[in-house]
Amino acid sequence: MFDTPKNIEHWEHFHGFPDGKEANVPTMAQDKNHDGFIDLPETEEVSGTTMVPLDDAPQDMNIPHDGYPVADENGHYEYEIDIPLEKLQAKFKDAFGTEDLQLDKRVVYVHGVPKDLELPDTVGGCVMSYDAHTTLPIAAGKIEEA
Ligand SMILES: [Cu+2]
Repeated sequence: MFDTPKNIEHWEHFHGFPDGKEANVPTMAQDKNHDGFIDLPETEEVSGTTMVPLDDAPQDMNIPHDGYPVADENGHYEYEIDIPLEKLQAKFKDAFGTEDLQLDKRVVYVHGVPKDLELPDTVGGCVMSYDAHTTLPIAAGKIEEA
């Protein structure tokens, strides 16, 4: 990733619909409250729910924690990981009732803006001890087979 907010951790996951409906990237149409931000709750209509983290152990499906990539002072980071597929599928089945990840129907999100960025009170997306600065989406893209 290039040009992300620098020196902070960036949560990233694939999001989707447990029922297999196709997830899509959000547009400004998702800014339902017209505050200029598309926050996490506003993404759910088109992108579904947070499913699998792209962190230090995706197969654990532990979403709210500090195990995600951190951008350097230029806002750059690289992320690559080998995932034990059977472990992930078992965990995915516990959460969503199927082992089928349906990657062709998922959208990858990257999150995270600097703590000192002033956000209107209308921006939601707190997850446990993490506030909207951690969960605010900064990029999204559909997964395509390579
Ligand atoms: Cu996410």
